[in-house]
Amino acid sequence: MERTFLMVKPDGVQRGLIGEVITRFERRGFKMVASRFERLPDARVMEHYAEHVQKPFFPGLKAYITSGPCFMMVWEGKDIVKISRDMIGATNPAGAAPGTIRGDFALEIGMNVIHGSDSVETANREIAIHFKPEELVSYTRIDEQYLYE
Ligand code: IDP
Repeated sequence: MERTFLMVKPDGVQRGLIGEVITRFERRGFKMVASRFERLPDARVMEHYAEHVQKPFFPGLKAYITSGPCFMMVWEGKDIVKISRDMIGATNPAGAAPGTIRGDFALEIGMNVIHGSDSVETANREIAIHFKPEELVSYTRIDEQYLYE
């Protein structure tokens, strides 16, 4: 089953949106398989955002993402990478559709509430950056027989 890495960023945590985010993914039928609440160490920020380290917005991004705790999660389910990106909405909330997390809760491109992996390869890379294999919990959700045909 496909997995993705999701992270409620410091603005989402401070604004009390952890529960809202979890509820949306739970109701869609996805299954949380790991979570941790923590302030990200600098080294892990550099690794996670390696593709952005040279960009002009990176110092601001690093200051924002380390400004408070994040809620890190691994979720599992059919086509979760694509579906979760659709649920999260466009990077710039000005272009994020209403009904998406960013379209409902964010205004700025930097502080956009949540991170979600953008491909299966990225998901595998990000899960490995933030979680040890033994932190991922395997179990069956009781409603899976009505979610999957
Ligand atoms: P994504 O979060 O939708 O996958 P990415 O392009 O991977 O978007 O960017 C990672 C994060 O970096 C964004 O979510 C946002 O917080 C920040 N970011 C991206 N582009 C900009 C920018 O132009 N200015 C400020 N922050 C940005």
